[in-house]
Amino acid sequence: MKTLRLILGDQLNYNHSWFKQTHDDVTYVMMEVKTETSYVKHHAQKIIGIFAAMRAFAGYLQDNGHRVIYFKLDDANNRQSFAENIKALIRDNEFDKFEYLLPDEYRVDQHLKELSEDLSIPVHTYDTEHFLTDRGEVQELFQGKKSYLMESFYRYMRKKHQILMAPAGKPEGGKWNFDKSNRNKLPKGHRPPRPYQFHYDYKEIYKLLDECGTETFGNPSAGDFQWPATRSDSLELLDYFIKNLLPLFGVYQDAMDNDFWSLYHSRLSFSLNVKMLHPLEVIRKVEAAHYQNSDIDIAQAEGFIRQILGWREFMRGIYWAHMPGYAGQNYFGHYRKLPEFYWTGKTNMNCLSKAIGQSLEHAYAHHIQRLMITGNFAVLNETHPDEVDRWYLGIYIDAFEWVEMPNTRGMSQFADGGTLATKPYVSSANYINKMSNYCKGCYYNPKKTTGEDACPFNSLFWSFLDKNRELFSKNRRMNFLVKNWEKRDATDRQSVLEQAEYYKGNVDQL
Ligand code: FAD
Ligand code: DLZ
Ligand code: SF4
Repeated sequence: MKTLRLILGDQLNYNHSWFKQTHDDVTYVMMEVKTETSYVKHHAQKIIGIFAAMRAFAGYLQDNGHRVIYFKLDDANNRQSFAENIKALIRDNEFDKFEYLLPDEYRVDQHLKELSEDLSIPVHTYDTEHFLTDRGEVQELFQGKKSYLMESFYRYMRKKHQILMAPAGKPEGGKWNFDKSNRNKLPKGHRPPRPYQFHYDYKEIYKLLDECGTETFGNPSAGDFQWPATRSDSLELLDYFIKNLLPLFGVYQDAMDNDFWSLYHSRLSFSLNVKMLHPLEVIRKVEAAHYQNSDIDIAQAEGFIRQILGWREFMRGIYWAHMPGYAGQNYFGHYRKLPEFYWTGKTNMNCLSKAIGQSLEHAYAHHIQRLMITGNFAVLNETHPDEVDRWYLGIYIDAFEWVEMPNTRGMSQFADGGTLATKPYVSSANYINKMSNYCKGCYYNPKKTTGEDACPFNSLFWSFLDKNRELFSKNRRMNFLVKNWEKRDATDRQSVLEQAEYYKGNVDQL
């Protein structure tokens, strides 16, 4: 049987069982297509990174004796959609079987299901052999529950995969979670190791995007292209992380800094999400490094492993448990546009200017910047979750909907009303000032709530809390804030609310 097998741009699993043997009657197809480059406006580095990794992967398969058809974006016969290209290939080459790896995104899953129904040849689907849970596993675990608790899922995963486990089913180090040790600001004068760079020149792909009229934004490449394109690049990045960054990963995990854009973070999300690295190989290497190296204490290893074994798998489970409805959730009924400065970084609010500026420069911000700076401001400014989702999906090198949406719409915007987070992640300037040096040198004063140079996060925070008093007073981690707010005298509260209204009305001038 002549078989055609599709590999999507985020399915670059070098160790997949498909590739263990070569078959004369199997042809793989990979394609750069406009439907994928344009479903949101993308950061140039995201498309360049994906195309570079796809091209390298196709080359690897060919070098290993596999037959590969690769459509470049400007190929004359490229019909610019997965379905149209596949139909034409089947027709012109008389394939009599079509196979594909299950996509991680609902939209593409639907597209390929519809295509399969249209085809008159047999269709088979395969697992990507990447994730540690099945699509429906999280949903099954939380059957009948209104909210999903990551911590219970994480403990289940630690036991299931026997990771960082001591004898008798106890967690290594006596605790499941060392999060409390992970909350330090970067000390003054402390310089983290430099971010690991790769030395590629991708002007050719950028030129191609330009010639094909693909709309992009952001810096196409900050100097040398800085993201891994192959599995061996990804393994280099992993080794660099373990040796140089893991020893202080947890300590400074939540820190933010004016001068350092990736601090002690691994920057492995792109390699993981396009499947050049397997989550379990990353986890096992980190676990082994902890047992072999006294520099890497349990708080660092556990803190890192929790992100991949816990949060990453959990987010995927939430996505599949709640799609397609999740994409329409808007718990607060927020309706405002994303401020213009999200696309330029041009604002006097230093924290936003830095977090957005580095995102435009590197297609990267770490978790706390995404959650407590850009995400925080977007909720406080009552932004429509669709606008917020689109921005996050476009700007980050690692953004794929299955992981972007639960993080953005769920965790950051609380648009799911608490399916995955116990409270909205909002704060005043206090938290930002505690965890960063952004407020020093900012035009705004983090200690002021009203007045000309008052930090916008302050009045917006209280105004948000005032509007959602009922929700917050039911939350045991937030009800003390409502009580504090209600204790303030009425004129004081009124001037805070007026300040917030003024800022919302003039957000593009902030
Ligand atoms: P590290 O800090 O080194 O963490 C190691 C790994 O843990 C990451 O590579 C990632 O695979 C995993 N991880 C950590 N936190 C999470 C999380 N909350 N959810 C899932 N995996 C996690 N992550 C994405 O991969 N794609 C996204 O599109 C994405 N969008 C986000 C949007 C918002 C609003 C927020 C708050 C977070 C988002 N995250 C997303 C999660 C997290 O910010 C990134 O995984 C992380 O910043 C990637 O950088 P890193 O590889 O240096 O991570
Ligand atoms: C994100 C992306 C982009 C920008 N371009 C392509 C592409 O041209 N071809 C492709 O196969 N995949 C691309 N991707 C990744 C897909 O959108 C990804 O396969 C889906 O998000 C499914 O998870
Ligand atoms: Fe951000 Fe306010 Fe601090 Fe300025 S003062 S950096 S706007 S939190």
